[in-house]
Amino acid sequence: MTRITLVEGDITEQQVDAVVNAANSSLLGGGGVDGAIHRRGGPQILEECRRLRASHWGRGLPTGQAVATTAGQLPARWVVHTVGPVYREEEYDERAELLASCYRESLRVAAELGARTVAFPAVSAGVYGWPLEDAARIALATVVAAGPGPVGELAEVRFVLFGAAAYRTFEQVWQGIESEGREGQD
Ligand code: AR6
Repeated sequence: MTRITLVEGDITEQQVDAVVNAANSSLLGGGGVDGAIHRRGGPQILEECRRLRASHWGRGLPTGQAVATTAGQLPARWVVHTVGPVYREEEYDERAELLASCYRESLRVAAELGARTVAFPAVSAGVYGWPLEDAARIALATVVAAGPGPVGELAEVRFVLFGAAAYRTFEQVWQGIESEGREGQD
C-alpha cells in the first residue's frame, strides 16, 4: 500500500528518493519550485537538463510529460521534471487532463527508477495560475487512482505544500476524498 502524506514545507529539503519539479518545457530553469530546486541542487541538474535538450527532448518537454535527472546536492536521488499546463478556463477539460498526466507520468518515471518515496509540489498552482483547491483535487485524485499500478511499488507519495494556506487546502480536499472513499465501501 502506498501512503499518501501531506506536509507543509520546502520541497528541496525533503528526504525522499525523488522530488518532482514543476518545470517548463525548456527544462532550463525558472522561478518558483524550479528556481529553488536548481539553486539548492546545484549546476549538475542543469547540465543534465541541457543534455536532455541536446538529445531526446530537442524541442523541449511537452506539457503533461515527465523526465528524470540527478538531484545534484539535494537530499533526494533524482529530480523528476514535469511540465504542468497554464490555467485557462476556456480549455479546462484538456488542461485538467494534462495536469493529471503530470502526476501519472511522474509516478511512472519515479517507479521505473526504483524510487520508493516521491515528493510532489502543487504543480501548476503558482506561476501557471491553477486555482489551488482544484489543483489539489486533481493531484490527490490522480495519485489515488494511479494505484495499484506504478504507485503500488511506492511506499510514500508526499505532497509538500508551501505555506499554511496551501497545506490547509490540500488537507481539506484530502479529507473529502477519504470520506467519499469510506462511503463507497459501505
Ligand atoms: N517547495 C514547495 N512548493 C513550492 C516551493 C518550494 N520550494 N516554491 C514554490 N512552491 P510554481 P507552476 C509552490 O510557480 O505554477 C517556474 O518559473 C508554489 O507556492 O513553482 O507549475 C517554472 O520554470 C505553488 O503552490 O510552478 C515554470 O515556468 C506551487 O509550488 C513555471 O514556474 C507551484 O508553483 C511553472 O509554474
